[in-house]
Amino acid sequence: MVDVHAALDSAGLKNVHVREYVQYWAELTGAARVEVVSASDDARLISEALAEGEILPAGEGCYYSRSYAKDTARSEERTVVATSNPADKGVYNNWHPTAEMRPLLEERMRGASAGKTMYVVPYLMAPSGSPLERYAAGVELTDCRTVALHMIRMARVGVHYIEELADPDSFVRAVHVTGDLEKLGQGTPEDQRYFVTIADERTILHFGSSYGGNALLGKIAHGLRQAAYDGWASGEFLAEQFMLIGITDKVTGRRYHICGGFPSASGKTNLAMMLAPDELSDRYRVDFYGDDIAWLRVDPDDGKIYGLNPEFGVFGVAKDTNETTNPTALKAVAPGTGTLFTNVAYNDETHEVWWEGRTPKPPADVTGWRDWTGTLISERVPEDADAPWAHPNSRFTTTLANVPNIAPDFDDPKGVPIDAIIFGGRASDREPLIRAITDLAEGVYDGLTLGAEATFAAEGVDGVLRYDPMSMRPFMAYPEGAYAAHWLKVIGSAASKPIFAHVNWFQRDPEDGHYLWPGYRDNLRPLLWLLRLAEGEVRGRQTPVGIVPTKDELDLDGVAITPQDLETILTIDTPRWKEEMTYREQHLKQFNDLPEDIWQAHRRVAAALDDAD
Ligand code: OXD
Ligand code: MN
Repeated sequence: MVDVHAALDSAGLKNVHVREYVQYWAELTGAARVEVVSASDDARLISEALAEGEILPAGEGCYYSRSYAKDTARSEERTVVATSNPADKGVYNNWHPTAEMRPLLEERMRGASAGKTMYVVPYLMAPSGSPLERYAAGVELTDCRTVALHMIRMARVGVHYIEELADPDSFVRAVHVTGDLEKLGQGTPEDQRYFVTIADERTILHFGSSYGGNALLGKIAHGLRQAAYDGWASGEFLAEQFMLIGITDKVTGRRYHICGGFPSASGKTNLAMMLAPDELSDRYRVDFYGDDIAWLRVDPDDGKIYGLNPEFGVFGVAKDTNETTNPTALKAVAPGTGTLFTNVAYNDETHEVWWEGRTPKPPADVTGWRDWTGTLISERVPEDADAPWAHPNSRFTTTLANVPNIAPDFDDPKGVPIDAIIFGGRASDREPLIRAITDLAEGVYDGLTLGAEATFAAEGVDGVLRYDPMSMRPFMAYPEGAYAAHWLKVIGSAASKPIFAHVNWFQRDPEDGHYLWPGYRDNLRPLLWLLRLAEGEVRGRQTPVGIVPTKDELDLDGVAITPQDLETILTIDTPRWKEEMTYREQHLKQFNDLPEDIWQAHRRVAAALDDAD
């Protein structure tokens, strides 16, 4: 049997609680070797993974891997939050009792790492010294080397993080066992996979995938599900699937910070990495803090809400990333950045990578190019001729520091004061460019009724949103009523509260389908208006659903938009909104114990829409 203690001794890992935990799981999974990983092991692990063919070179200092073809995305149906308290069951958290889930996972994991190395990855999901540090430490055990390599990019990884804990037993136990991917029946009634967060025991057990969203346990399982539960149980903070940016006014020297939630495919990463449009770049600078997770707390010193990105890297969707949509992301994955690409197209001969939307057309010379499944493009069967070269969920993994406009204080342990919280879906009509909300309960209500239009018929009914409260639907850890109450409590306890807003870059012309707003870098303009509104420099126009800018309050210097389109995106379509209110009511009624403040906010908005007739 593997000598766990010798491996831990040689890595200088002394924390007895960690040692016991590793010993238990090494025995249960039957791993042949145990190896402790720190960020300084990256170069060696990369060489080993190259030698074993687990990754391939993708230009200087960048790498590529393909995953098993049925293992390319998160699986919401197989993801469970378990606790010992049935009252923790919500609508979205797929709650099961721990007594049922733990034995099930142990059974699946037993002996499942036989012959493999178990990598012990101690990590911190926060900058060191953060006031939330005690919720941030974890130790992932994984039997997959590429998962360890991803963790080094996505989290702060090193033995010292768990040797220096104030409470040595306070770390998340995060176990990842890949399983035999070809025998797991993914997506069938015999599906063997389980992705379980035992939230009240701070234990994560994921079996049956090596895809990042299921296997990088620091990110979604710890950074979102576990942290959301911890934030609620302690009453101390919120953990949200939010991007976080800074905006500096170079003339006044003022710095602002905005965070916010967007359901998938609503442009969150592009917004997070946006640069100021050319016409405004002399005056404003946009800094990147994070594209996916923010933890929010009230600072006792100044009573403000502070936000921090617990991650160390970006696990971004490659599709449609290009010079127009996200030039900073392209620089963040350039040669020399250590980027890991997954499931994009790859050229065996030149080691280039490509994905749909990278350039308008795929490379004309297909020599050496293979699609994400590994099939040579030149040898594709005729039925597959038009299939995408890259998987739609293909990814790049790079560290935050590679993003050219990374904020200078991105690793300030305190986080940064939050001036505004925004929500944005993808709505082809009804939702104006921006509407600001100054009332706390109405802001939280707006987050709870966030949604995106169904992207294909099977996903929903035309015109009805797929609601995704605060963009947390897949990561909700505890009941929604309690979640809303926790939001009201945390933000409500701040001495100075952020302003809320709902944004929408995606209104279309009903006749020819063109987008009414240019989007991308120009999205800074409505955000600047919001900050000016919060400062009392503009007043906007009150509507039943919030304050919208007047045309002359928006800085539109250099924006190509017709007066008619501008009018549409700054107008409230009252009949469509009234229709939406009936759907919202049905949506909110699912949740037990929704605070009365939220229902009152709903009724106020509904009454204001009625009065608007
Ligand atoms: C996600 C991600 O799945 O951030 O939301 O990867
Ligand atoms: Mn995400």
